Amino acid sequence: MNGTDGTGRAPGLGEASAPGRVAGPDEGIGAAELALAARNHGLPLEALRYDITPPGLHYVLVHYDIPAIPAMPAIPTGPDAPAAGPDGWRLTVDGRVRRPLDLDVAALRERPAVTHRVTLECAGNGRARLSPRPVSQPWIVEAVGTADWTGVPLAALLAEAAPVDGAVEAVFTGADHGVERGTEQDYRRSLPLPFAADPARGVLVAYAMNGAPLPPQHGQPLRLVVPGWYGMASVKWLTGITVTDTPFTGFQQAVAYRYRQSPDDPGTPVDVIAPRALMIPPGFPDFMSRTRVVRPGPVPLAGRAWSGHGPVTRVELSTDGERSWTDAEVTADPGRPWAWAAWRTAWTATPGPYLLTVRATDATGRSQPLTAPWNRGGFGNNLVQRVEVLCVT
Ligand SMILES: Nc1nc2c(c(=O)[nH]1)N[C@H]1C(S)=C(S)[C@@H](COP(=O)(O)O)O[C@H]1N2
Ligand SMILES: [Mo]
Repeated sequence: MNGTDGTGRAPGLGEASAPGRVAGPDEGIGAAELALAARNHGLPLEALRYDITPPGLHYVLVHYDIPAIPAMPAIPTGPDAPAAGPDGWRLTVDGRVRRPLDLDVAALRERPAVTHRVTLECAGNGRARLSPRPVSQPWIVEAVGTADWTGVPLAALLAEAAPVDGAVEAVFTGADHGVERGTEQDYRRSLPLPFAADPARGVLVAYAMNGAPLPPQHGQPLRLVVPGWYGMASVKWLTGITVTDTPFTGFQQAVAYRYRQSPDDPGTPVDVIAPRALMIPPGFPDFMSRTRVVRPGPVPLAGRAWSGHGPVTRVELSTDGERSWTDAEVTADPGRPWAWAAWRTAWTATPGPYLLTVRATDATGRSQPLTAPWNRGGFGNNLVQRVEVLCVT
């Protein structure tokens, strides 16, 4: 097939690897971006109140189509559940390994399972706030969710397959297929082998989300979950893991998902999640503007904060347009290093308009900027969240 390695040119599909487009100065969000936004929904911000995001409220990002899964039976959960998977689904582990594996979902479910609570965030979160706006999925701030993912540690599967000396990466292939900027491809991404094979990194081949089989949009029946990395690394509808002795140069690795200032800038890879705090919107919303309305008096403020670089150590709130900041109380679970932390504080509102700003800092000292960090793909924009609030009597 043409260009399925993500590097080839698919004739008639446009110029291969043409750069993404940047919107003109006054260009609003167009029909193509609206179509993407309607398919790929965010977390409704009030759902930040749940430790684990309920099914259907977790954000979704699918580059192409949710692939058809052969004869997917309902997989009951619980002690008597048969270790069944969809007929015909295979996961292969091959390439530069001594013992290639060819497994069905039942074979994975028979292996020792682990569950990790992981906050996933799309690398494009915040893109629609950039100016000029990179034309793509127009996330504002809501491309995030936290789930309990259950599966087999990737490190265990790689140990079983035994990579040969000199192997450098593991390449993950999804069952979905499409064309992107002229390049026809299966969705594929790689991880450095030392990272992928390190049990402490917690990378999973997951078959369950919040105790139930993966829903179609989240990778049914198998997906990779890469804690601490932006979502693009967590390949859904996983069919293959190929160990290689050269770095992967497919589209999603070498063309997309790089921090670039211009089309000819080689850029740097997008990988670890930058810190971000989000607030559960206080009070109640105005339907169209989403401005929050609160009554005078104490207003409890709470939310979540996360970073892939290390635990969030500080969340600050400003209620006066970023002239002064106060510390919120941050509660992290040290046993769940890849899940968001909770934060809370109180604010006493008096009548008038306000701009509430929230900012997270992690253990490495990384924090959120007050002006958006621009790059051509619109990745990693962890600009502080600003919430307009009107206090009325
Ligand atoms: N096979 C495949 N895996 C994929 C994608 C995809 O389009 N195809 N999208 C990636 C991106 S960009 C993100 S942000 C996450 C989203 O995961 P979620 O939809 O489960 O939240 O999946 C990643 N894995
Ligand atoms: Mo993403």
